Amino acid sequence: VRLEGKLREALTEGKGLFLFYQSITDIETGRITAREGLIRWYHERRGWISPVEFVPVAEESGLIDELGIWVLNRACQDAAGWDDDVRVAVNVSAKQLGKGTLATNILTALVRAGLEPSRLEIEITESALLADELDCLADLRRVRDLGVRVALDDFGTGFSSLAHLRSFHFDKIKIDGSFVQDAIQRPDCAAIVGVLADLGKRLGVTTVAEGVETQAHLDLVRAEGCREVQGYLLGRPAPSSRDVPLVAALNRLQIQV
Ligand code: G
Ligand code: G
Ligand code: MN
Ligand code: NA
Repeated sequence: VRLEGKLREALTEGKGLFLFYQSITDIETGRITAREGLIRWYHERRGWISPVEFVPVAEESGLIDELGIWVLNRACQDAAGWDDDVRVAVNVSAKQLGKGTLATNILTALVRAGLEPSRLEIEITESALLADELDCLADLRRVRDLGVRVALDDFGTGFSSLAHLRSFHFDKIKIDGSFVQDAIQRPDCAAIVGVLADLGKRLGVTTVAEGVETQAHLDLVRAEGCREVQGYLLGRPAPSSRDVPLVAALNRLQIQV
């Protein structure tokens, strides 16, 4: 409840929230194709709090729509200011789906920022998605009709991965980093990565290997046929240039909890 109150305050006053970005790279050309926005929160007493902790709080308290709108606006504004035409990817909680509001919220953010719909991509986490939720699918279809790309995040971690692909035409499949990391020791996991890359090719869907931390990971996912890569080897999540001085100052502070 206390965290919820502080989060509400952060959202209404627009303070303490940051959107970091991590690059997603074409494995053949080495070019950046997208930057994924990853939310960060600096709590005035507790310091940095992970989205793993506060996104569920937002989901359970009904703040997720407000948080989602903040992220969409920030991402579109930032992308409109970049000096390249790289896309921006935004994580959308499954809790933002099924209400009939997502496409409108996205369009509003695009218009405010003056950003083309083709520059925006949304990522839906597979483990939170139900393949037969008609209202959610309808929202995803409206988003795609705007010309915004839709990616299936953490692919392979849900209970019905293939059913998701049957229910909706995703533009991108993001292979969960755990498969990539296990593939080094385990040929069966390497085989799974390879089969998912093939699946993407046959469906005409871009596959991204997540969690690429080492050259060995990169060599492996290239050999298995993944189109794009994301992970610490290619670049860590980092604040946008506007936020760099403030984030550096916050990181120098000694936090008293
Ligand atoms: O950046 P990090 O690895 O700490 O993210 C942890 C989790 O939080 C991931 O599952 C990620 O998708 C999620 N997350 C990060 N930013 C956002 C966001 O802006 N919105 C939502 N809904 N989830 C996010
Ligand atoms: O659920 P989603 O895929 O959106 O979450 C991405 C999360 O993974 C972010 O919190 C990000 O900080 C984290 N991440 C990004 N690259 C790597 C990596 O190479 N290794 C690990 N372990 N985590 C990563
Ligand atoms: Mn993601
Ligand atoms: Na992911």
